[in-house]
Order: sequence, then structure tokens, then C-alpha cells
Amino acid sequence: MENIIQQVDSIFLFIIAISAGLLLLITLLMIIFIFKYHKNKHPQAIDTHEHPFLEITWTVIPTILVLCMFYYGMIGYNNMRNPPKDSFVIKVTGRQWEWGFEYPNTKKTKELYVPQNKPIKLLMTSLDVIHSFFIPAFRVKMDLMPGRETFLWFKAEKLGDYDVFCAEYCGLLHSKMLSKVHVMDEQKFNNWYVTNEEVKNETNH
Ligand SMILES: [Cu+2]
Repeated sequence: MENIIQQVDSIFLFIIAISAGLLLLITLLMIIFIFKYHKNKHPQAIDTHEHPFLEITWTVIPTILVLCMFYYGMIGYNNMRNPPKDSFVIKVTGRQWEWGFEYPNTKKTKELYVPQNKPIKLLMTSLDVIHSFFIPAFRVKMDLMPGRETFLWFKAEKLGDYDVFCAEYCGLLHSKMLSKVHVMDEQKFNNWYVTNEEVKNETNH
């Protein structure tokens, strides 16, 4: 299955391209018409009624464009809502004002550690108010609610550390509700996973 990151980016580009094209076309026509139909050249306005060809054109073309947007959007959404069966499941809790992560072997951290190139499914809930788990680099965002479990999934293809934000205003220290995702190669992750050591060089917020 295609990676969410590329999928979201290509849909975004597609919509931006259509919007930019329309903006250009409409602006150009407006400017041309200002001069072409200036009242000095056409003192008497022509009263036009019904132009089936034009009316069909301006109905059919935009309809096709928005249906294309809907189609690609739906494919992307389905992908986001259907995590691969072999996903590695990590539990996430949001609370005022920090994130907590719990791994299948009950290891707990305040920052997220994941193996590279493996689908990760996050099962999320909130202990107090509504929060929203957002990893801009992976193009995923999902609300966390008390008494309800939500999920998202992603696959990190590049090693590195990425920002995690809370994207739903949740009180006084909402803007400080930050964390990191650390993408490690599989070997390194496996070593880290089995040790009970405290997580070193974890950044404090
Ligand atoms: Cu929050």
C-alpha cells in the first residue's frame, strides 16, 4: 500500500494545481474583459439570454474536477483508516499536558520510539480533555477523547527525530504539550526495546 506521506502530498499538490490554474484563468479573463468590453468601445450593452454550450461547460468541467478531488481524497482516507494487519501497536495517552507511550511489552516512555519501515498503529485515549496527536512530518493527526479509543497509523521511512504536537487547545500549557518521534533502524530499535533501562537523552520540555 502506498505510504500516507506521498499520498497526502500528491493530493495536496493536485488540489493546489487546480486552484492555481483557476485563479490564473479567472484573473486573466477579468483583466482582458475590462479592456475588451469597456463602455467606450461598447456604449450599448448586449442583453444575452441562455447559452446552452457555455452553461453545460461551466457545470460539467467543475463537476469533473471536484469529483476527481473527492476520488483521490477518498483513496487517501481509506488508506489512513485501514492500518496494515502486521502493524506494531503502541498505546498513547494524552493528559494535561504531556504524552505517554506504552509498548506491547509494557515499556513506557514520554517520547515515541519506532522502528524504521514498519507500520506503526497508535491506539490513543485521553485521561482528561480532548487532545489531538499530530506528527506533521508523517501527515497524520487524530483527536484523543476521554472514554474512547481512537487510532492512527504511519510508516516512517527515514531515520531521524520528528516533532509531535498537540493540535487541540487543551488548557494553560497546551503549547508546551510537545514530544518527539525517534525513528531507529530495526536492529537498534530491537536492542532498545528489550532493555529496561531508562531512556537516555530524552529531551525534557
Ligand atoms: Cu493537549
